[in-house]
Amino acid sequence: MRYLGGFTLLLCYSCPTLAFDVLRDYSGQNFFNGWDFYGYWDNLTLAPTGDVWWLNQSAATAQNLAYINSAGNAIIKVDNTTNVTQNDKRNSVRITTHDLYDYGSLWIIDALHIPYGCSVWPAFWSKGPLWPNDGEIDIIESINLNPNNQMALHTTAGCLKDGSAAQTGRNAGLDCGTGSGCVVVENQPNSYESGFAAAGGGVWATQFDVTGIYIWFWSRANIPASISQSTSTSSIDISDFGTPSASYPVNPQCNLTEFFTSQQLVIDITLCGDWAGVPAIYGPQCGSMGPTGDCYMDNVVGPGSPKYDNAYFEVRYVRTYTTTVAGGGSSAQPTTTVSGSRTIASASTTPNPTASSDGKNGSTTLNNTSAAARSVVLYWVFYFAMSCLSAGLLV
Ligand SMILES: *[C@@H]1O[C@H](CO)[C@@H](O)[C@H](O)[C@H]1NC(C)=O
Ligand SMILES: *[C@@H]1O[C@H](CO)[C@@H](O)[C@H](O)[C@H]1NC(C)=O
Ligand SMILES: *[C@@H]1O[C@H](CO)[C@@H](O)[C@H](O)[C@H]1NC(C)=O
Ligand SMILES: *[C@@H]1O[C@H](CO)[C@@H](O)[C@H](O)[C@H]1NC(C)=O
Ligand SMILES: *[C@@H]1O[C@H](CO)[C@@H](O)[C@H](O)[C@H]1NC(C)=O
Ligand SMILES: *[C@@H]1O[C@H](CO)[C@@H](O)[C@H](O)[C@H]1NC(C)=O
Ligand SMILES: *[C@@H]1O[C@H](CO)[C@@H](O)[C@H](O)[C@H]1NC(C)=O
Ligand SMILES: CC(=O)N[C@H]1CO[C@H](CO)[C@@H](O)[C@@H]1O
Repeated sequence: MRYLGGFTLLLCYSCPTLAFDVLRDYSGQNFFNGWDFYGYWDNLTLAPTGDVWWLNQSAATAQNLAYINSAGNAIIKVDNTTNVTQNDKRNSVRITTHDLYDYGSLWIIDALHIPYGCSVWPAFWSKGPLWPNDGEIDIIESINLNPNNQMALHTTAGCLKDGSAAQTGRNAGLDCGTGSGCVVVENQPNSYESGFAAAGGGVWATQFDVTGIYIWFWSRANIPASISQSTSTSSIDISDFGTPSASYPVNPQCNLTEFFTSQQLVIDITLCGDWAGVPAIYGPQCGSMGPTGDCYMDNVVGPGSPKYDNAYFEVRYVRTYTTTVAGGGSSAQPTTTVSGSRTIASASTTPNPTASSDGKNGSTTLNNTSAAARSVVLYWVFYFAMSCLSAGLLV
């Protein structure tokens, strides 16, 4: 056993690491470069639709609903300065990355504040060009005064989540093709609402891979060194990420590539609508139904402050990565680096026909290593992880 332990330990020294190279860094004064603003009222939230007008870039900038604050962080918020009259909507923001990210990518968001408050419904998520055919991944999504974040996949019919996949979150629905999708409720504290901000915010990482989709959340104090020590240009080795909050491995009941194509990232805030505004949900979460019992009348209409003072994202960065194959120990240089190629997608995959206030044309698909290379990488990662494990156990 000792010998075997020594042997596997030796193997472990040459463990390849699952490393990712930066594709895009959305941060600082350049944060909003590369996102399209929606520029129309919320006609996307299923009925009852959200009670917001998602401004175009010039209006959102002029009204201070999308800007970089003095700390260099991106603010994306709901209007809290206007007295909205009945039958009008409140101004807000919805932005979508111009680029599409292919299988093999990793997306990291570092935020200090996530919008909350009665009627508030923020999300950081991804979608394919056609919804729901090309899939949806909800990374940050919660409502009202709910204390926890919820993650979910949304697909066309026929994709079931593996209910026994290793994750720290709690399954709350395994059918990704039904209304609320295959939801995983975050179990860790301070994933939403005032608790999230009070803890200094946190980080979410999402791995979009042919082997599955995985979402991690860390409150500020628990962010792994690979992320806290990373810069806007350094690669990231995800081997210290630990167990994901939500795991959606490929399984016989969900052939992932049938349901998901390349994804665009979206940040938006809507109000009320078919989740935050549903009386049976809104009432208990906000402590009462309000004077009229109607989410729109009791919140959206009238003065914006103090009701919407917390309805803002403060984001340090969003970074996107693609897989590389690293050789040697964790300090070694990658032996093979396959960076994402950039291709102009065909007209049929133009993501957001209503947007484009930034004047850019066709969208860009950022690809990763080939499926075959990824399978090989994953095989070796698994193999060496097992070696490391047995070395740890046996030596
Ligand atoms: C939403 O509005 C935009 C802009 O008018 C339109 O192009 C799009 O088709 C609408 N979407 C839905 C789902 O109604
Ligand atoms: C942006 O929206 C405002 C109204 O909210 C409109 O007046 C303006 O023409 C729009 N700008 C562009 C470039 O579409
Ligand atoms: C907001 O507008 C309503 C009528 O549209 C008015 O009754 C109310 O006093 C206004 N509130 C403020 C703070 O201006
Ligand atoms: C999974 O879906 C892909 C893309 O639709 C398809 O090419 C492949 O044959 C499917 N695999 C299985 C095992 O059904
Ligand atoms: C709107 O909310 C911000 C905090 O998000 C706050 O600083 C500001 O004072 C509020 N605006 C008004 C008009 O109260
Ligand atoms: C973008 O499209 C416009 C017209 O739709 C065209 O005039 C312009 O040259 C295009 N820009 C690029 C970079 O392709
Ligand atoms: C990149 O991916 C897109 C969509 O998955 C595909 O259409 C395109 O052909 C790919 N480009 C390359 C160079 O592999
Ligand atoms: C640049 C690159 O490696 N592109 C690959 C991305 O993945 C697809 C399959 O999902 C391959 O066909 C591409 O060659």
